[in-house]
Amino acid sequence: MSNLVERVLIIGLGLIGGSLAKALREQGCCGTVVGYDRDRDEMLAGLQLGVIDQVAENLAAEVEQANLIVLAVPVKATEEVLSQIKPYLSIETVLTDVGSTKGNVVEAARRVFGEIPDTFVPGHPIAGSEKSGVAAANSQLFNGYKVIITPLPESSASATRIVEQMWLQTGAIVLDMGVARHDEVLAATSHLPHILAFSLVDTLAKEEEKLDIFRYAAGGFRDFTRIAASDPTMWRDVCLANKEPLLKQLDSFTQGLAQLREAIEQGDSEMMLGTFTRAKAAREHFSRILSGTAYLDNMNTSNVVFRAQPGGSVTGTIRVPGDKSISHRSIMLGSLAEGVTEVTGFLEGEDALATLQAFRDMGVVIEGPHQGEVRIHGVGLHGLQAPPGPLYVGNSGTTIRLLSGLLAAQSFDTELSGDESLSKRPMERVAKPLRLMGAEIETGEGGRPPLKIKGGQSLQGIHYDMPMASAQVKSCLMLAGLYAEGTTSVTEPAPTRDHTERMLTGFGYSVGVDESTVSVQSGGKLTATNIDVPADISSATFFLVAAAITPDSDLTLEHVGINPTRVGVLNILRLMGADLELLNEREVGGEPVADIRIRYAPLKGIRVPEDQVPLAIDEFPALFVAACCAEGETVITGAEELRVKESDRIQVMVDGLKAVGADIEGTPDGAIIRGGQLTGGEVFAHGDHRIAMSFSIAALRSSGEIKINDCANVATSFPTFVDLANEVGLTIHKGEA
Ligand code: SPQ
Repeated sequence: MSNLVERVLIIGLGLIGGSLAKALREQGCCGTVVGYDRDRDEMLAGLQLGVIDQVAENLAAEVEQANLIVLAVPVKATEEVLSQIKPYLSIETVLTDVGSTKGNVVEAARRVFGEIPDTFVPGHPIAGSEKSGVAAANSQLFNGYKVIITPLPESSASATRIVEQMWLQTGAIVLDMGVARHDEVLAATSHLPHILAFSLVDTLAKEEEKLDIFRYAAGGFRDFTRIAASDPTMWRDVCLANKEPLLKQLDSFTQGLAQLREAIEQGDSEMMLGTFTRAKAAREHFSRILSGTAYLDNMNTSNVVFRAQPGGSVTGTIRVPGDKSISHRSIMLGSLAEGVTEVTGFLEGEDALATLQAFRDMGVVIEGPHQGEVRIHGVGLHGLQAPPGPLYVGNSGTTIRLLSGLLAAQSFDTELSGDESLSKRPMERVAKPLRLMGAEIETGEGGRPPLKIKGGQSLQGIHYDMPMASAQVKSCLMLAGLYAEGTTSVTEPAPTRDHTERMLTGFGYSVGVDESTVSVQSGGKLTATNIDVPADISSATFFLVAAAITPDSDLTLEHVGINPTRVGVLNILRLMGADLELLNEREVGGEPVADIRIRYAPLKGIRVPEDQVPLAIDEFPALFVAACCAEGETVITGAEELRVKESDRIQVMVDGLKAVGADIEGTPDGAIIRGGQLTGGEVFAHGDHRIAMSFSIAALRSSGEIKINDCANVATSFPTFVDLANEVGLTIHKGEA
């Protein structure tokens, strides 16, 4: 490989300059690495330690010869050094710096050069250590860490590329940002925490019993104050250089601290709990983003792959996680209730967590989730507060559609957005009837997210004949109806899940149900209650089908919700000949529950009754697999709604099942499937959790491995799927492509 440049000059051999020199030297990508430092001893030490190839005895001559110059001096010294090197700088020499503030570096360059050279590309590595000096130089210092480069309008593309390539050679992740944005972000994430650490240690050190305080200081103190051992001169310079953004951050922090002080003084435990739970949740979310495991990151960057091995049988007794639909609603209604609602069995999947986060963002104090337990400190129907920014709901259709009804009736404006898959799903189905109620709501291009909802509208009750069977549309209108003048009623063309109706009743809110019409009136209140979330029948379905298609299987699924509006899958499997038994039927918090035992029995193809379709709508991807393993033909009709779920579930299943050897044809509203032998192969889940899990169980009856791409979103509804599947006899390896 040819060198990036023939000669690089690093001015300033401190920790950053020294580490960069050492890394570039080790990579052998920059010809000769020359080092200069005002302190001659440091320079010589750099040579002796192998940090640099040569020392710059004559700075002017080295500047003339260098192709790339990196200023690694304290930010305050930038102007002086630039003035010093300016007379010798060739118009072709690329110039960059490592200063932790950028606005002042650019100003200094303007003062020195007048017109900024197109070879100047400022940069800032976000890496460091409290150690300093060339002796601490570490060639791995930037490996895996971020470097922000802030190309200026004047910077040429070729100079920008060289600076970017130089950092990439050190193993850094290079990001591009504007100068002002860089300084704001760094004030919040780096400069403020350093000021806090310095200030805390200094304050405690002034106390009379300081020795005792420090002697007994535990891990928390050590973690929090580690950065107070950083270079004081450097941090003085940073504060001077980034004064305005830092003051802004300090003011908002001081305000937050004052509020917390007041809460402590007043014994306001709600306020304290609110602050601490929000901070804990945010910290955990950021950690997941930082380690690349948050849904945000997974969706965009990593291809989680399942490799499901052929064969096996399914046995044992398991409980799948809590029902997703009920978990969402428990947070929503618990937040709107008066008093504290305790939830057990809550699904800790990304979708329900997105709902939880949205309510935290609107000021609701929510403790947990911890092993499925959540405590919601309800704020009442009129207690939600404006969120600090747009509400991001990830992959969750239920969150965006139900929230749109609730938010249309609030006094504040909101914006709802989601991930790539959600951004393709139709939202006019909720926006249209909400507008009829008087809501002001704007959808994005093609009637899709984001949704912009104007607050302060007074809603009127309406009667709405739903054109499609959708529990989300029905629930959205019922939530808006809690605030609308008069009665809001919805008639559905076929029964859909009725968890909202049941749960509202459980919270003491009166709901009218007259055959296929539900109605609510405003003016009531919700009273906190306890909710035990049953296991999700939609998640249980993967194991029901797994056992139904696999000889020698005998599996019991405990505590599964068997709400009559959700049991289509049981009815359809029974019609196909499955050996299913409901045990220990009971009612838990207004929802019927049972243990389901299923044993292998040969399945036969059927014409799926259309009245069962809405009752099994989320279970069709798995039922497609069951049909592939049944004898004869299965015909599915009236299921066009499958085309607007997290993916076009008809097309994606048809494509995938064909790829693994199935005999299947798609139709506009369903599919025709003829049972036979599956061969295995490679399929794509298109970010749809239910598709990923369905192909995982198909491997039980295929002759070869099924490789399933794009499975990250299994975490939205069933984060423990692979572990549970492997526990009952499947063999699924999870990895990244
Ligand atoms: O929340 P989301 O993404 O819409 O989830 C799905 C699923 O497969 O998990 C749909 F893709 O379930 C919906 C379901 O299809 C959850 C739901 C509810 O909780 O009210 C209702 C159904 O959707 P719809 O469109 O029929 O109202």
